[in-house]
Amino acid sequence: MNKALDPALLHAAESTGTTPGLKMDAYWMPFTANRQFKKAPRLLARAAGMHYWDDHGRQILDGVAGLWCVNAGHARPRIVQAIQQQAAELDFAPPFQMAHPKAFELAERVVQIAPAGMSKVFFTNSGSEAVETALKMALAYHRVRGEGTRTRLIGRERGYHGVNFGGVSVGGMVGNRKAFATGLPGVDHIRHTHEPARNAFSVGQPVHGAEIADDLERLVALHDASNIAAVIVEPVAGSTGVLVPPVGYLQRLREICTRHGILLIFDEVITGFGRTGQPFATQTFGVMPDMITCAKGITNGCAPMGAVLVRQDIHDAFMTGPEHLIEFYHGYTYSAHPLACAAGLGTLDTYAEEGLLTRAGEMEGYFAEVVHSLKGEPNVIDIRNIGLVGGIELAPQPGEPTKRAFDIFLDLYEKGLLVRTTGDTVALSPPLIIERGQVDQMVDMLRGAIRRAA
Ligand code: PXG
Ligand code: PLP
Repeated sequence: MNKALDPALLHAAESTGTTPGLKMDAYWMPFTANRQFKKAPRLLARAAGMHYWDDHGRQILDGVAGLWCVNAGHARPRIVQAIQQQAAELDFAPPFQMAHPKAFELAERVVQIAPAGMSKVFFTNSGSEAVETALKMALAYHRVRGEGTRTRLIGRERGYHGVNFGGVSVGGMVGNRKAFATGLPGVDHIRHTHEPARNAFSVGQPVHGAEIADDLERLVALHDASNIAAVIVEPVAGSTGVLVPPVGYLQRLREICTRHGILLIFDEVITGFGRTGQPFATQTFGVMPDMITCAKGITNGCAPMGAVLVRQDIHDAFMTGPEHLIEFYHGYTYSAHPLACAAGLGTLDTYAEEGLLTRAGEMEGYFAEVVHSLKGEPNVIDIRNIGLVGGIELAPQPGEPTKRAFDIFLDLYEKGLLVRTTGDTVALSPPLIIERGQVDQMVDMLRGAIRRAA
């Protein structure tokens, strides 16, 4: 134990409301400033609807759907019940050469809301695993078709595709890459779409920048299409600070991929399950990829699960050898875990009953108006939005990038609002059940914090 930390940890333990004496030393927290956190912990104890309560019983408005995942809001009865019943009925079923009915039911239900043609579902346990699965599927697909030279994978600058080696390699956020050596070989990146000089304060999709997609032609000219397996992009880049695709950009990327026989993967881990106004951003933007990765909202964040959605013909390309042989050597112990499948079915029922998968579209106009009212507040240099996602970018404090946004995060948490920050961008992505008054409340609180941080 680090002796220097002892007094701080003691203080932390004493300061926790519902769990006095909590020892915080053993848990190495993910994507967290561990030492700072343990000196002043933020512990959540309970959640329902649009709110969390911390361990002192303080109510906190959830402005980010947990971590972009609790799209139907918290503690929804159908989901709670489904998980409880499933735990008692069938806790685990081996997923290799065996199965359980709810795995098939959930796959069918996902296909029903997916873009037409996305007719196969491969389950994973996270977005990161969905990405690894999609990349491996792309490589193996070309190989089974006799195009085994197609081995290169192309990502995009500022992209986030989870934390495993494939996803980090095609990802483009430097903080997630720089400490982990070279990653996969044969990976390249197209340029990102962020152009504040032309597009700052765009409401919805920026008008300028469709031609940024032509950067893929540069990589095709460099590597030759016959060596490229797939391109992976987020339709809306979330983690890097909400970058909305310029009008026509995704269409152009699709055209170039089609022309060169390159698979196009949309990483919809954040955009999937209603965030942009349709079940998938693929439908919102009217551009069809070859595969979709998703996670988060598939179970409303209530059980770990991800999935890859695939076109029928990509799946069928694997189904050619002798029937007794495994077609795709890939899968996880917990693929299609019964608890996750039950949570997924309860989630899709809740979304359907309440029209939540299209609600972001209905709320988008109001949300945009309120969020863009922050224009002109101190240090606000850009505001971006689509569906029920907003990104408010602030000028960094001189010499201390990310500090202004993080201070706002801490201030808002104290005041009772949970937001997410990345770099100096504050991201809003509330549960899709949010009411207009709560949009007002959220943005008013943010306005106050932006002014206090000036
Ligand atoms: N792809 C995309 C597009 C994502 O947004 C992942 C893959 C990885 O999913 P898992 O389930 O392995 O975390 C994500 C996840 C943030 C933030 O700060 C975003 C994510 C996760 C954690 C934090 O914006 N997105
Ligand atoms: N490592 C070892 C030693 C294993 O036996 C397994 C699975 O059997 C794994 C890793 C992969 O674990 P999972 O299937 O949960 O991803």
